[in-house]
Amino acid sequence: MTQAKSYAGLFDIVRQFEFRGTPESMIPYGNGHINDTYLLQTGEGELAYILQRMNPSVFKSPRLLMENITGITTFLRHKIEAEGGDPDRGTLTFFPTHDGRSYYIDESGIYWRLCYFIRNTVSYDRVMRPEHFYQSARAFGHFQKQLSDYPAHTLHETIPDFHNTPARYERFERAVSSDRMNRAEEVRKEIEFLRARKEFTHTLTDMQADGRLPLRVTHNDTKLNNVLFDQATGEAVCVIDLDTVMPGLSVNDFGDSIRFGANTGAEDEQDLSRVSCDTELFRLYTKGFLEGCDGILTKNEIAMLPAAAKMMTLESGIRFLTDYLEGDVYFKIHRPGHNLDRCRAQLKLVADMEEKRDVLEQIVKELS
Ligand code: ADP
Ligand code: GN1
Ligand code: MG
Repeated sequence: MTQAKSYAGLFDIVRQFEFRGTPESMIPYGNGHINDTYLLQTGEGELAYILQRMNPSVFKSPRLLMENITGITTFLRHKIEAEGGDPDRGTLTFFPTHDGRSYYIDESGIYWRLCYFIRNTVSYDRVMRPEHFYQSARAFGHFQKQLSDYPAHTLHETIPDFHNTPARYERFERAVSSDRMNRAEEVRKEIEFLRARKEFTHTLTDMQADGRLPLRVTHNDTKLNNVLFDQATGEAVCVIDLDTVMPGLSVNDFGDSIRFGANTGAEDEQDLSRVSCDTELFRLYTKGFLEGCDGILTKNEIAMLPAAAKMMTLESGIRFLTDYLEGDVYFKIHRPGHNLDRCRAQLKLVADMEEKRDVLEQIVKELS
């Protein structure tokens, strides 16, 4: 978490924003790998906020990123109102600073933002009940449907090539070549595994390039813990973590959810015998996602869902291994070798998806 700020410092930051209530307590919150997130409770009880320090090494253009988020959340508010929903719960509500900006820049140049804490909700780091996974699928599918008429050209590509798997692969090869931390020898097996799948990394980007897959407004980080569920009803309430909403491929949103949620083990599982692709969870997610998308997906998109699940898992394996080789500079780690554990779990999952390819393709056929 933030070393440079004391809690008193955090309260000073909060006071830069226009919001209701008297700040009372602040605690670190959630399990994201990127930002530093705090829950701010107020003396008014029912009012609470999320204060976030945006990760400066990940987000190089935080101003443009907040412009994207403001555009998207304003657009979603209208959609949610039209659907008869509550926009304060159905999407994130950010508060401006006293000078009318959607972020505050502290004295060291770090960007901060403040939004409503959506009360009586919970996020899950694992699928606790299959129903939650199904609900998250409907929510991510619906998110895509809601944004299907968003003016995509107004969005900034704040992390270029975010899901460009071949570009991720090239960066991985550069990390192997420079081997800054002297770690390449130890991960020979993983390097060979990835090299054997280099050609595959082009599958979806080639289809996008020649128009077989359409570019859409996508979330790009569809982990289960980026959805909030209502504590009472278990329904998905809100898609959060909008930092990576950019033009992208719908199938990657599907694939990243499968990678995280249909894994019978944890993302950073050390006991690889626990890692596999649960085909029933895959079926459930596919059903929910297709329902949420409500007819917007093309035939090609539907056909590529299983390949995208493998692609996002492979890409994450590439990214975790690259970060391990580069010295753990991107993802937060909580133990030595954490990124390597994450990588190994992804590669085991890729191998399992390859074995189950026919089953996964059959499931998609049955449901479409
Ligand atoms: P990161 O990019 O680091 O993953 P997130 O924006 O996903 O950051 O926030 C981290 C966690 O904080 C989420 O997984 C969720 O549990 C919690 N969280 C974030 N925003 C809210 C919110 N507005 N209301 C309730 N919980 C939230
Ligand atoms: C990061 O921010 P968070 O924890 O939801 C990462 C994703 C990875 C994920 C792996 C901006 O997601 O791309 O898939 O970790 N977000 C960014 O767990 O790089
Ligand atoms: Mg997150």
